[in-house]
Amino acid sequence: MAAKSPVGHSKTFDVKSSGKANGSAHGNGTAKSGAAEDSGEDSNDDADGHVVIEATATAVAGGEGGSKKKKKNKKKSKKKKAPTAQTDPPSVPISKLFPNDNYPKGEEVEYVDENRFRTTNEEKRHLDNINSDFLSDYRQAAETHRQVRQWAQKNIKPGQTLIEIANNIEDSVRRLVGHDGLSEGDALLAGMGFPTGLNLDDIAAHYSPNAGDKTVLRENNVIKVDIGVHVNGRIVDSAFTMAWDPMYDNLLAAVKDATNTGVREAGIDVRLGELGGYIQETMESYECEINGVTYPIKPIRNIAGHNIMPYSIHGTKSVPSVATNDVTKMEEGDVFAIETFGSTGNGRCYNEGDVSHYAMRTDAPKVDLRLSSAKSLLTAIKKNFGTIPFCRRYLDRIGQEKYLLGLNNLVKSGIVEDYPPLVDKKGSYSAQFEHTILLRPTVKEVISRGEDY
Ligand SMILES: [Co+2]
Repeated sequence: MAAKSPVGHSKTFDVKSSGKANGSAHGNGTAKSGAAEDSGEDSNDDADGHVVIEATATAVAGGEGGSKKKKKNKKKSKKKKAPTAQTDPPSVPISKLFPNDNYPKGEEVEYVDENRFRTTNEEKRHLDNINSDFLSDYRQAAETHRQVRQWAQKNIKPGQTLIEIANNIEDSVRRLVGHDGLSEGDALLAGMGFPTGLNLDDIAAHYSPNAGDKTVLRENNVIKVDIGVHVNGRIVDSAFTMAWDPMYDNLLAAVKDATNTGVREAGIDVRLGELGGYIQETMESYECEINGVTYPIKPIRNIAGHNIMPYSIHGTKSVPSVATNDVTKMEEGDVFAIETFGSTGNGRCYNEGDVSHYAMRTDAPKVDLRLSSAKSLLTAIKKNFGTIPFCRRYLDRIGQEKYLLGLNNLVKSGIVEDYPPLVDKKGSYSAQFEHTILLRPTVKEVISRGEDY
C-alpha cells in the first residue's frame, strides 16, 4: 500500500534517457510457483498426506476447479500426517507446512562498507537473536504472501471481475494464516494487512472493489496487485504487476528494475532522498512503445515507499522514487516497504473515484461523536482492525450495514483516514513492484522476495 508524499521540494535528478528499451521481463505470467504447484498432478506417490489435501482442495474450490484432473485415489489415510504441500487454491495453513515456527527466510543481503562489521559483530547478533518472535511472525506473513500471490499469478485471467479476484486472494490469505477474521478480534491476530489493491491502467494505487463493483479485467489491461498480509501486526506489503499484451513489457521491466534498485541500495544510514535518486535514474533509463507511440517511463513522484510500524502501514519516513533533499536516514531495526511506480503519463497522481481504503489514525483525536452510527462503527473498527487499513468489503463481511454516513463522519472527525484511488493522466498506464525489507542488526532481509519477483 502506497504512501502519498508531499510534492514540490524534490530536486530534478539529471539523468539522460538511455533507452534501455529491450528489457525482457514479462515476468509475471510465467512466474514459477513453489509449494503451490506440488499438489496438482503429481501427488500419487505420497498418497497419505495428499488424500487429505485433495479433499480440502475440492471443498475449497467448490467446483470451480472443474478443469483440473481429479484423481481416483482410493487409498485412505490411516493416520494424519502433517501436510507437506499446498493445495490449489491455497488452503493449508503455513504454520502446518512449517511446524515449530520454522518459516523460510527471505533473501538475506549482507551490509557493505562501514556497516560490514555487523555481519559478525557479537552485540548485533545478540540483538538479532532476541528478536525471534518478530522474525518468525514476519516470515510467516511473507511465506503466506508468496504462496497466495504465486497462486494468483497463475489464476488471474482476463474475464474475471475484480471482486472475484480480490475475494480469491483474501480468502486464501485468511486460510493460510488460520484466521477467517469473522469473530470479533480475530482479524487483529493475523490476516489482511490492508485492502487488496487491484489497480487498472491509469489507476496507480488504492483501488479495491466495493460491493457491487462490476469491473471486469480485460486482455489489454495493466493490473497492479498490491497485497498486505499481517501476523501479530507485522505487515508484509508487496506488490506486482501483470499484463497480457507484450507491448507493456518494458513498462513492467522498468518498474521491476527500479524497485530492485531501491531494495539493493537501501540500508542502515542510507539517506532517503539519495535513495530516491537511484530509483529515478533506473526508472528513467527505460522507455516503452504502446500502440505505436514511444513513452519515457516516469517515476510517479507523489507516491512513495514508507516505513512500516506494528499494526500501522505508514510510519513517518517515506522513500521517494525521485531524488529529493530529504536527509533522513534509514536506521537499524527499521522495516521499509520499497515500492516504485512507473508511468507513461505525467508521473503525478491525483485523487479520483470512490473510496474503498480507510484506516483508523494512530494519532486519532478524542472526539465526542454525536452520531450513534459513527460511534458503533468506531467500536467495530477498533475491535476488528485497530489501526490496520480496511475497506468497505471488510466491513460488509463482519456484518456492518448502512455504515457510510457513520464512516464519513469518522473521516470528517479526523479519527479515520480515507485513502482515495490515486490516478495518473487519463489513458496512461502505470506499473508497480514492491518489497518489504527488514533492516536487521546483522543483515538486510528482503522478507517478501520470491522466485517470481
Ligand atoms: Co506500500
